[in-house]
Amino acid sequence: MTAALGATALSAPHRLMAQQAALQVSLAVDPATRLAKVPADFMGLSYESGQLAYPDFFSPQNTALIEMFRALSPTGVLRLGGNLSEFTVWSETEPATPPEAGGLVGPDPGHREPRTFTITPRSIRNLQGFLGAAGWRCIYGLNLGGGTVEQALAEGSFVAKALGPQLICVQFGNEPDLFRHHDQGNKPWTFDEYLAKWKTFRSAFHEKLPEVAVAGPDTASNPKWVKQFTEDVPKEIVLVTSHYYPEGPPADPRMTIDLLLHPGARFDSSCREALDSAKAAGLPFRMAEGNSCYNAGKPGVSDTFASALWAGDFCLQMASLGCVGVNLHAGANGYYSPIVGAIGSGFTARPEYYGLMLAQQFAGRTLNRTTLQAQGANVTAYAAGGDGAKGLVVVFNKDARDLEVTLAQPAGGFKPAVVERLEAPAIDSKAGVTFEGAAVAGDGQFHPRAGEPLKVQSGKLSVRVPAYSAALIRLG
Ligand code: BDP
Repeated sequence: MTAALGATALSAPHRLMAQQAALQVSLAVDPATRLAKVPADFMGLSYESGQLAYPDFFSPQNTALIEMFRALSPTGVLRLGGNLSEFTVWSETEPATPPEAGGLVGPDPGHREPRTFTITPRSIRNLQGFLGAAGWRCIYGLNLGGGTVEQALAEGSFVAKALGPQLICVQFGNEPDLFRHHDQGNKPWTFDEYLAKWKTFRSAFHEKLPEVAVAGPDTASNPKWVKQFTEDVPKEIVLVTSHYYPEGPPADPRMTIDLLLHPGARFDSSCREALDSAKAAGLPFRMAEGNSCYNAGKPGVSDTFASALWAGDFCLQMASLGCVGVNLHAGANGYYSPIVGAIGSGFTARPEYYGLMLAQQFAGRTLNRTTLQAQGANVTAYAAGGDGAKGLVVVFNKDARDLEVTLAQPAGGFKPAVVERLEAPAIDSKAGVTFEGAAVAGDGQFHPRAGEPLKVQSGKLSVRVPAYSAALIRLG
């Protein structure tokens, strides 16, 4: 655990600190070392399946939300699942009284309150229209913990037919490593119990819906389950998934902004080990659900600008390690939700949304190795280039000090470069966040300003990156 940040460092607007001497940091990009390609559909969001019980939410009529998805990515991935997927039921019959239009569900704050969410053909047809309008595809979670093979087959078959190519794959169960036998004094499920039930679902799909691809195990945090699962059923899945919450529970006073800005042991166990298991099985890995702090987030951490720096940095760190995508958990008014609001009241982008926008700039690009001489500053950098497109470099300054970052001249010299910024009045700001000098409106409209031109001096390009901000450099 790192030392807590001083109160002044947290609240001082970095613009006021711009006069202080900046720490000199040098950055080198190695265009010859290609780490990984960021897939075009890397960016994603995750919602509780229970939200489908209110079919107006994911519907082609919810244009404001569609535009907010599109402003994030023109080709993203919506993952449906979460704790509440264990309380969903499929019904071919529409209810006599339609569910209220503004109905919101999730993110589940960990209560797993037993309540039924009925998903109907209307939910799925509307979902299809929503995805079509947004240009997104879907990973669809089916109820394994509380459901039956017959229900999953009926729902899966309707979903597969309605979504067609917009369905990437289905998953059976959410976070099985946290499943409990409610009829046996809350005894945890063993891995073998889970795998046995999972296999009955998998075989039924093989037989009745062979065209539907399957991902898993969608575990919460147990890397041993991911390893065992990928070793046991590598040929039964197309994608390995698990979740990641660096912080939680929110009531724990150790869950702070400072902790969020310093990735710790949970990253290694939840992300690195899961990625390694997927690689060993020769399968792609997607971080299918996660966010800053479990139990729907922590106010003052998850809803602040710190979450933007964390999310942008996290996505690119995962992409550099070969992860094919990230779905941050969202919905309703959760503290960590990148988009909050409802149909009647409208939608708003939270700070974290802007960090995702920044990471999205790298979609479709190949990441190169970067080396930082950081002098102990809490800073990270990612770069893409060498793939025929213009060079891109991003520096995340997660430190309380301003940085002067100098980029050594790459082969071929510098073409005209501009810098665009991800910034906010302070690291704990809940509003006033901008990316490329602009904010996203409630209807998804985003009008970025032109970047600031950068000068090359003595063959070096240098850029000031104020405390707690990120700088995106676009090389010509
Ligand atoms: C995950 C669950 C999700 C919750 C989230 C949380 O899958 O449904 O909303 O944690 O606790 O474990 O925030």
